[in-house]
This record gives sequence, C-alpha cells and structure tokens, in this order.
Amino acid sequence: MVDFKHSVVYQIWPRSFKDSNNDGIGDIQGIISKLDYLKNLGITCIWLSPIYASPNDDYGYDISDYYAINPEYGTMDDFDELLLECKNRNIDILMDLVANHTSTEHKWFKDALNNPSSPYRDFYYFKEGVNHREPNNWLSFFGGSSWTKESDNSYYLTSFAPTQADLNWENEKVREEIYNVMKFYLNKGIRGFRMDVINCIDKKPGLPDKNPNKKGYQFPDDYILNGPKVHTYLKEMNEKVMSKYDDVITLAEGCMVTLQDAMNYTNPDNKEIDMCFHFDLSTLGYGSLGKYDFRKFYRFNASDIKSITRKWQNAMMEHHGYIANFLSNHDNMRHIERYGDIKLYYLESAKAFALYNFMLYGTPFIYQGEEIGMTNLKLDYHEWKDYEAINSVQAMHDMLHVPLPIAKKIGQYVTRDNARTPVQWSSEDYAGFSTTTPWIKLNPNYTVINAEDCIKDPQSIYNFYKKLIELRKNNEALCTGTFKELNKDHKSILCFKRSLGEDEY
Ligand code: TEU
Ligand code: CA
Repeated sequence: MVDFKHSVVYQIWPRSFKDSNNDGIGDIQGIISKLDYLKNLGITCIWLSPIYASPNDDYGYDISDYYAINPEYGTMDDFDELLLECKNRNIDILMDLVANHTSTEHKWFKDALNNPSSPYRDFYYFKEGVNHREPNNWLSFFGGSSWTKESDNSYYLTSFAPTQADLNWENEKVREEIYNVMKFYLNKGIRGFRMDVINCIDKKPGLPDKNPNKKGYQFPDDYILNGPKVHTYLKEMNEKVMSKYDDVITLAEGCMVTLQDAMNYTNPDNKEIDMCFHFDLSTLGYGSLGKYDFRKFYRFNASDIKSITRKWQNAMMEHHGYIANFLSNHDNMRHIERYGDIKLYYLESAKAFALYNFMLYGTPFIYQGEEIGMTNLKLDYHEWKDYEAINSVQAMHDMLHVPLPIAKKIGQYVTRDNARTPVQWSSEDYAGFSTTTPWIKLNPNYTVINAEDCIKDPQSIYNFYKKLIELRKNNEALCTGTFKELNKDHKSILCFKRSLGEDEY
C-alpha cells in the first residue's frame, strides 16, 4: 500500500484517453486496455476525471446521477472490472467528487424545479430577483451572471455553467447525500477522491452583493471561496466518511486557495484532507478577472516561477501542510508550451519541467499525454467544445467590449480544449485512439508525437518520466525530505536541495 506522500498520480480525462468500441469517445474498457502501459510507466495511482451520468455540458462535471456510470463510458460492471484490474496491478483509484453542484438534470434539481413544495428546493439556492435583476451581482466562473432564471422573478445559483446548480451545504441532508455517495465508492474499493472546487461549498450568508458600489458583475471571490465553514464541513466529512476507512487519500481542488487556507485544509492535526492543489503556476500572467482576462498578456518570467515555488515549498516546511504538484490538467493548455518553448527546445522544455515537478516536495501528478510530450492544438472556433471558452469569449465581447475576432484568438490560446484532444497512442490512423473520427479534433502531429515511438526511444520524454518516477519511488529523501532553496537571488536558475539525514539531492 502506497501512502499519499509516496504516490505518483496519473490523471485520466476519460473522454479522450482511449476508445475501445470505436464510437470516437474514450471509455472505461479503453482505460483497462492501457493499464499495463500505466503500470510500466511506474505510476501508483489514477485520478479519474468524472465518469458519472452527465448531460456533458461541462464534460462530466455536471453530474445527473452519482450512482450511475455515463453510458458513453460503459456500465457499473465495467467500472467494477476496472477496479479489479487496477487492484491486480497495485494501482489505486481516486475518483472525482463533484459536490459543489449537480447538473440541472439531476433528479433532486428536477423535483425542486417542478414541485413548489419539494424538499429538494432547499438543496439548492433559489432566490427572488431584485428590481427585475438577479438576486446579486456575482460573476460566474465561466462569464456572465452566477444566476439562472427559474421564472419571472426567481433564480437559482449557478456559479459555473447555467446547468450546474450550486448545492446548499448548509442543509445537512445535502451533506448526508454526498457522504453516502463517497461511502458507496469507497465500499467498492476506490482509494479516495479529488474534490472538485471543494473550497466553494461555503457561500457568504445572505448572498450579498460583492463590491455593491461598483457597476456590472463582480467576481465573488471571498464570498464563495474558502469560507470558514469549508473547514467545518471537511472536518465533518472526515469524521463521518474518511475516518471509517483505512488509508483513504483525499485531495482538494479549488482555485484561489491562499497559502494559509491550503495549510489549514491539509495540516494533519486539523483532520480535514491530505493534500491540496494550488493554482499559482497555472494562473501566471492572468489579469485579476482570471483566465480570460488577457490584460497582462499571459506574461511572466523565471523569477515568478521561482518565487511561487519558494512560497509553497517553504510554507510546507513551516506549517505542516501538504500540496500536490502538477503542471498540466484538463483545465489548462498543456504546460510544455505555456512554460516552455516547443520550437527551440521541445525535449528540453518537457524534461526540465518534469524534473522540476518530480523533485519538489509534494505528490507529483501527471496529466495524460504529457509523458509523451503532447502539444496544444489551436482549434478553430467552430471546433470548440469547451463551454467555458465559448461563453467567456461572448462575455469578453459583452462586458469588456473586446471585438469578437480578438476574443476568439484569446480563447483559442487558453481554451481547455487544448488539453482535451485524444491521446496519441501510435502513428496509425486516428492515432490508435479509435478507428473513427474522434469526438474532438485529433492533433495531426500524432504521426511524430505518439506513445509507441516514445516507448522505443531511450532519449524520449516518456523514458525520462519513467526514470524520474523510479528515482522518486526509490528515494525517501525525494518523497519526504526537506526542501531548501540554494541560489535564491539568481534571476533564471532554480536550484534547491532535498535532504533526509545523510541523503541529499
Ligand atoms: O475547475 C475549477 C475551476 O476553478 C475552474 O474554473 C478552472 O479554474 C477553470 O476551468 C480554468 O479554466 C473544476 C474542474 O476542474 C473543471 O473542469 C470544472 O469545469 C469546474 O470545476 C466546475 O465543476
Ligand atoms: Ca467508446
């Protein structure tokens, strides 16, 4: 059994991982067929992005039934088979727990909508409008108002897409329902959860306007992020769920966690969760309104990376908190181009950042395809699938008066679709992902960038990742040793020492 500080986690975004039945959509049997590939790479754990029933407005992050598998991905039997096949290979599974919201197609929400006296109305935030406007001025994460209209003067809170209705965690029945979902999957034998936007589950009581004197929608920031009760709920969840099982692994995802929040979530004395992501690297060069705020032109330099690294690594040394380190995920363009330069230094970019990620204190995460150096595909607007990108382009136009062609260019640069093109398994037709046209455009560079070729080439990115994983797994100092920065004032070289007793890297 591998604990969370010794785990090496591989994120699978199932829709684009591997298609087994040739409908162009990745699926569970596809994942099973690649477990030996993953085992060979050396990873110890898989984080599965959502595979639950979902209308797919946000590709699984809009769940319509927590107890059913999305039929496009397979059945509950397929999932049980995946669990068994992982168990046979000593690979753990973390599932995505999406508990801040459900799809508006969820039976709770449908009942709430169709039945005025439904007990499920209090599962969500329904509120009267004010002066023929939304109940407050909160800006949605995906652009526009955070509220969706129910009828003439009634709205419900949707902090992400309009079909993702925020759950009311004040209602203890909501919490019980979520804990039951967790127990259902833990009883099946999964190892734990990556908790989607879990730092959003405490909204400021009364849901007041943010910056009431300012015009236009305002990002609610501390009114919905890292509220005091997030800690209360996580402690309760720990007591009622995690503590009842052996060795559960939990990971909090949430944008804009401050250093102090993260340390509080993960300090073992607080009995909340094991580890936390921070987004300081992925949001480098964003304007104050987030990813689609291009006013800083996504610019940054090596010193920025150094100071972010220093800040988080030192915090863990001082506060007993713990983070997971990642470079890419399904929400961002691939890091090889964001932080590196694929024209001049393709291999070097991939390897330098991998080395960085694996040598840090904190559990390393790999996003599917990064281990073979997959790159971003600049999709044409009509090929986009990502709701966030489509809506944010419109919002940039409506709210900031950015001309549409420019808004689309920005969208093309940052859209999540960049990281969601199918995994390139080989140079065969359709990259060995499928035998038919995939649901999203395939990057034509699969003829030169693909897993099959990478495995054969000793100098490849894949083989570099494999060595790094082995190195990390066999050296305690790299997992639990201390972090010390060595040449703090150098402008471009990041240098640090990991040590445990006599053992130093
Ligand atoms: O993302 C949370 C989140 O903060 C996003 O707003 C993210 O920063 C943004 O998409 C970056 O472009 C999680 C999931 O990872 C994401 O896929 C979901 O869409 C979102 O929650 C809602 O469930
Ligand atoms: Ca399929």
